[in-house]
Amino acid sequence: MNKGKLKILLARYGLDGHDKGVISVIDACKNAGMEIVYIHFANPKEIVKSAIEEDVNLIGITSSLGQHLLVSSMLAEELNNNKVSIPVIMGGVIPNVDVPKLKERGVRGVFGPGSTPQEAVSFISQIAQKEEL
Ligand code: B12
Repeated sequence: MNKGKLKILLARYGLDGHDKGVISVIDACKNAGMEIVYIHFANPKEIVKSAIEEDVNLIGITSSLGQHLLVSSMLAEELNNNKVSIPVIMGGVIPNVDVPKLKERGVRGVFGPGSTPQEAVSFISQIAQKEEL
């Protein structure tokens, strides 16, 4: 992993066209001095491939079409297959009842409707500090 400026991959899965939330997170991360790689219409294989190639510190997925459980399982499997442990966070329209299930799949933080982009930035900064990313 690269020390110094935090590099974050933000991805929109499949045909999910909801991008207002993730764009607000991109702006907040950039304002906090982070470097952003943004991909969309991506599947978990492509997301992990890009994350490795770009040597990012963290992956953030936006999901508002009810595919969050599927995406998180596939992503965990793909990270495992590639023997990498990049922290994953998620946001979008995610019901609270699914948050524990996402955590079981290794998702570190979940930021649904009502959360602020600043909360996501603080969480990323905390993980980076704790784990010396
Ligand atoms: C606007 C909207 C649209 C717009 C999207 C425009 C755009 N460019 O984004 C349009 C009209 C295109 C649209 C289309 C559709 N939509 Co729509 N849409 C919405 C709506 C009303 C608001 C979403 C939004 O922009 N919120 C504002 C942003 C700022 O909030 P947010 O996305 O939640 O993001 C915040 C957090 O979640 C977080 N966050 C988001 N992503 C990420 C990522 C990371 C890494 C982090 C850390 C945080 C984070 O950050 C933001 C902080 O403020 C929601 C209902 C709702 N109340 O949420 C339905 C909703 C998401 N849509 C829905 C549906 C069904 C559709 C359609 C399938 C409808 C249809 N039959 O055509 C299509 C799908 C099109 C497609 N290919 O995706 C459903 C999804 C149901 C589900 N989850 O099971 C919802 C929930 C409406 C509903 N109640 O049924 N939609």
